[in-house]
Amino acid sequence: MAVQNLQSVPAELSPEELEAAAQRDADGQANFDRVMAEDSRIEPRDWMPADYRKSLLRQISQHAHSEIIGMQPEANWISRAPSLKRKAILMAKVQDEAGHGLYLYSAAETLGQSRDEMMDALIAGKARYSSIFNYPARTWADMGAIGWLVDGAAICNQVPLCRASYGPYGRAMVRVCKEESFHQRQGFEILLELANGTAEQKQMAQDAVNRWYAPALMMFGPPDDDSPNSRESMAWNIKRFSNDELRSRFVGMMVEQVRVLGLTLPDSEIRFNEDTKKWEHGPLDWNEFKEVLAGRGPCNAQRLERRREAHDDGAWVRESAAAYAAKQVNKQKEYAA
Ligand code: FAQ
Repeated sequence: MAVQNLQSVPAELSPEELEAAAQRDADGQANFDRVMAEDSRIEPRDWMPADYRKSLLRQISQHAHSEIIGMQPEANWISRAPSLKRKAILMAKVQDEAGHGLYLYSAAETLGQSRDEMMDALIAGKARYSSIFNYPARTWADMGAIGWLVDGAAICNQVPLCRASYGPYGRAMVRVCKEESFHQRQGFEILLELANGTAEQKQMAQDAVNRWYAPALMMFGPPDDDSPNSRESMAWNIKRFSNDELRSRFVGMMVEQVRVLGLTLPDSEIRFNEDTKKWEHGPLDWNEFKEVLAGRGPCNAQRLERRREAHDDGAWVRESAAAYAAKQVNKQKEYAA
């Protein structure tokens, strides 16, 4: 019997051990196939194909990094929020994003990579995070546009991920989505207040929507025919809908909500296609998307630099926590002896 993906095979094995390992892989694959067919869940200790593990680790770690880097554009406005109440709300929102990063790093760790390794990859500039966070937040209205459009796109993408086949990821998404709903509403409310303010405030809101609209649409990833991971990811019940499908749904949601705001979306080609029953939008600049992914977006360098500084500034906290944990272990050993 052939060993399928060497997952359970140590370096040197006797023929009997090799046979047993191959049997474990065959049984594991059969269980995995059953779980996929039943649309049930894989848990950390279950056997899983090496490529499934790799792809999950890729997506979840990128997602975690996005939450952490995503704190920066808004944290930048905490000290400049127009009132104490706005400051408190924004601070709570930014803290929530840190929490999302932590749930996601924890979920990713169950797949066998340590948080330190993931963080090292991020600060070395080797890991991806969402393109959207490489754009600048220029005015207070951008806090509204980020909440409404960016968190709105995040919810649209993440609600289906609550049903992801990997248990720790799906469960983390449930809580994340609840918090993202609050974030989206606070963004909508900021824009609503500005849109109903002076002509200058309304213009500021419109300008922010104009700048964040296209980058928010690109958050859903490249068009389906240029999305190398989608096919497997959907076959494995990680992604439930394609990038274009979710982008189209999002446009439909925004079209309704922008009317309530009394603003417009900067896209004259939005229309509902009666034949396909899908929302369509105007062309997006995919070259810009590729540039941002290649590290050449407006704020890529700044975001990474800030993350490195924060990591260095936090070294004493990590060292203190490690020293305290070591002390506790020693105490327990002494107590046991
Ligand atoms: N940015 O084959 P696909 C948030 C990469 S959280 C950067 O289509 P896939 C909350 C992709 O990784 C926002 N890279 O990939 C918040 C792949 O590269 P790889 C983050 C992107 O995985 C709000 C390559 O392009 N959300 O906003 C992007 O099937 C406010 C080919 O793409 C998530 O991460 C992009 N936009 O689909 C926080 C959700 N799009 O890995 C603070 C979970 C694609 O092969 C403030 N992730 N790429 O080297 C997903 O749902 C999926 O991973 C997609 C991409 C849909 C992002």
